[in-house]
Parts: sequence; structure tokens; C-alpha cells
Amino acid sequence: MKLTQEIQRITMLSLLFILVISCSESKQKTEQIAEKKMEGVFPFKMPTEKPNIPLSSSSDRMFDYPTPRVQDNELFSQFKYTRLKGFDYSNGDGTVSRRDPSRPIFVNGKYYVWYTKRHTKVPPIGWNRAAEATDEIPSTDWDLADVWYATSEDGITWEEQAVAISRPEKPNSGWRSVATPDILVWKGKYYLYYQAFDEPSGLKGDLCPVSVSYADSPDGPWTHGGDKVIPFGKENEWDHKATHDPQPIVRNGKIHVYYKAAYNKWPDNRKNYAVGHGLAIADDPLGPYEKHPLNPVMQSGHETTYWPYKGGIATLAIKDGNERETIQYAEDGANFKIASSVSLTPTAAAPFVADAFTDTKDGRGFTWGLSHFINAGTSKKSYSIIARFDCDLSLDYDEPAYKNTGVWHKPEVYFAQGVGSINKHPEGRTIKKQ
Ligand code: AAL
Repeated sequence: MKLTQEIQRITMLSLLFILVISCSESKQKTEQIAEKKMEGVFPFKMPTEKPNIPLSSSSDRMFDYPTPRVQDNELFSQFKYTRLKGFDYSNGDGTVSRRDPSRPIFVNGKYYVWYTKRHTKVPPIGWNRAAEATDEIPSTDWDLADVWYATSEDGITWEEQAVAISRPEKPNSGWRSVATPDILVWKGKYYLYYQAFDEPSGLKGDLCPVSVSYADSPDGPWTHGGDKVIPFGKENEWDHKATHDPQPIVRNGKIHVYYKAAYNKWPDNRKNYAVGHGLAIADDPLGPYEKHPLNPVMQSGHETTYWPYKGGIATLAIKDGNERETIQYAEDGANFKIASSVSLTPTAAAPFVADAFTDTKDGRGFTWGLSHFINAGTSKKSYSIIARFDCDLSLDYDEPAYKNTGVWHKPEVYFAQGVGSINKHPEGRTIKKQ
């Protein structure tokens, strides 16, 4: 009896042993097959999909972009610039400045644009001397400004029309300056959003809320529609001191306004300056606006340049942030991912986006827009000019010249960025504090 039991036990154990061995063998085989699959070298012909081979981080990442080859990427473009005709700048003496254009719109055979216009007796003295600013001496280039508008048939030659929004009487919001406008077309009416300053910019930072005015025609007259339409954040929140560059888009039947705020101690300590962009949404152009719970939805880019693209929203981020000089895309308009990096980018870019207000589900992009150059003058006679840029960020055009990746500047352009007064010798460099 005992012997039979012992034989049974040994048989069971042997069976178990065989089972374990065969299992581990088959696991090894599967691993070997998988390893075999992961062998291979990156091919000569550009793959359209991520190849199933071991990939470096860079090779892996290239398949996260709209296309692995940048020249095929609809969200990549070069930018070409044209000087505008028709604007007078008082021989560049710094007393006339035009900057921060709105996105142009096309109405009754004409393009319309709104912009910050400063026409002061003297050029600006600078944000760091804001305490010395008077009713006639501007601190910054956008201090003591009004919102003007111009029209054009071709987007190159412009005819300045008149003031659209002038500074209201003190103490109304914007009495010191109204600047940086952008336009919304909604249910047959026109809405201008703009920054309204109650003190010279630079005094307590670039402190200003957003106001709105509306009209039945792009030629006005404009009716004041409200102040502080994009609410400041609460004390110590990132946007508790400024709401800049409001840019409205119609999306999902609502008005989506992207805006910017400079944060992180600025202006108390300007070198810690950072920017964030928020999204505020409303059913009515005059508000109330509700902020997106994930604000800031963007942490790079000195101004707001957003447009409907396919089913989502694309943006151009320039100058500020780790992701400066990139174009990004968010299917939901809030969670942006880098789609390309770009060079010689337009500053304060305001593209002509024909479907910005049509509530499109298939945004087509754009081929041109307006931007500004803030250093048209000298440091003592500082002023800005508006310019035109052209590009191919449109799904409806295919201009190979805009997909070149090389931008060749003459050596003078680089030498103009010389070390100058920073340091002339390596030993003159500032040593990092440990
Ligand atoms: C611009 C914009 C806003 C700022 C200032 C004037 O580039 O970001 O408009 O307030 O600079």
C-alpha cells in the first residue's frame, strides 16, 4: 500500500516538474520571438508608421508628430515678411507707434484690422521709469494708446480709417490706455476685446483687465459692453494681476477666449518673469466667462495665436517658455502637444483665419497674417510697426517654398547680435553662484 502511494507521489511530482519546465520553455520561446521581432535597423525609406524595432527616444518621438518628415507636416511652415504700405510713422521719431494687430477679417470686399496706436508728443521712457510717466509722457510703447482700425483690399496697402475705441474719461476702465485688441464676429455683430489700463504700464507690472465693445458694423460706432470680462484669478493665482492678448474663437457653439498672463513675481523681480495662457469660455460675448479648470493651458508663447485646425485648436508659441518657437495642437483645445518647431516666427502674430468664427469642425488654417516689430526705432526713439507675414499653415494650399527647412541670414544679421557690452573676453563672464 505504502509503495503504491509513494509511486503515485513521485508520478505527480514528475508531472508537475514537466509542466513547469514546459511552461518556462514556452515563455522563453515567446520572449525569443518578441526579441526577434524587435531586431532590425532603421530603414532607408522613411517609414509612415513607427517600425517595430528598438528605437532611440528621438526616433520614437518622430512618430508623435503629425508626420515623421517635417517637410510633409501641415503644421510646419517658413514665414516670409512684407513691409506694409499706407501707414505713416512720423519719420521714425518715436512719437507714432502701431502694434499688436487684431486678426484681419474680410467684410464686404475689404480686410479690416484693429491695432494699438500710440501718437504721443514724446517717445516712451520705458516701463522701469513708469513712475515718471505723465499725461503726455508714455511709459511703455502701448501706454497712452487708443485702438485704431485700417482697411485694405490686398492685405498689403492699408488705409488708416479712424479711432475705433478711444480712452474713456477718468476713472473709467482704460482711461490711461486701451491696447492690444482682437475681434470676434458673432451672430452678425462685431466685438472688440482689448486691454484697459488704469495706470502707466510698468508701475505695478503690466497690470490690466480686458474690456469689450460691440458694433453692428466693423466701421462702428462701438458701444461699451463691459470691463474685466475675463476675471482676474484670486490673490496668488497665476493670473491674479493681468489678462493680456484676449483672442476669441467660436467653438462648440460658445466663445472661447485665449488670454495671456505674465506671472512668477513679475514685476517685483522681472528676471523671474514667466508667461501662461488661459482659456475662458462663455455663451455670450459679454460674459460671464468661465475659466478652464486646467488653466494655464499653455506655458509658452509671448502672445496668443490660436486657430481652429481640423477638429481641434492649433497655436503658435514664440519667444517665451521652454517650448518657444513651436506650433502645437490640442484636439480638445486645452491639452497641447508640440507639432513642429519653427524659426523666424512672427511676433504678436494675428493670422487671417477665415473660419475663426464659423464654429468649424474642420479648421483649414491660414496662409498670411499681420504681426509687429517692436524695434523699428532706436532705444531713445522707440516705436513699433505692423508688418505682413505669409506662410503655408493651410490645409488647402501646398507651397513647397514654405516647407524648406533652411533660413539663411547674411553674417551681418548674426554679427548684429554681437556680445557688445555683455563681455568681450571669456574671463569677463559672470560665474554661476554655487
Ligand atoms: C504685447 C502683449 C500685450 C502686453 C504688451 C502690450 O506683446 O503681450 O500688449 O500687454 O506686449
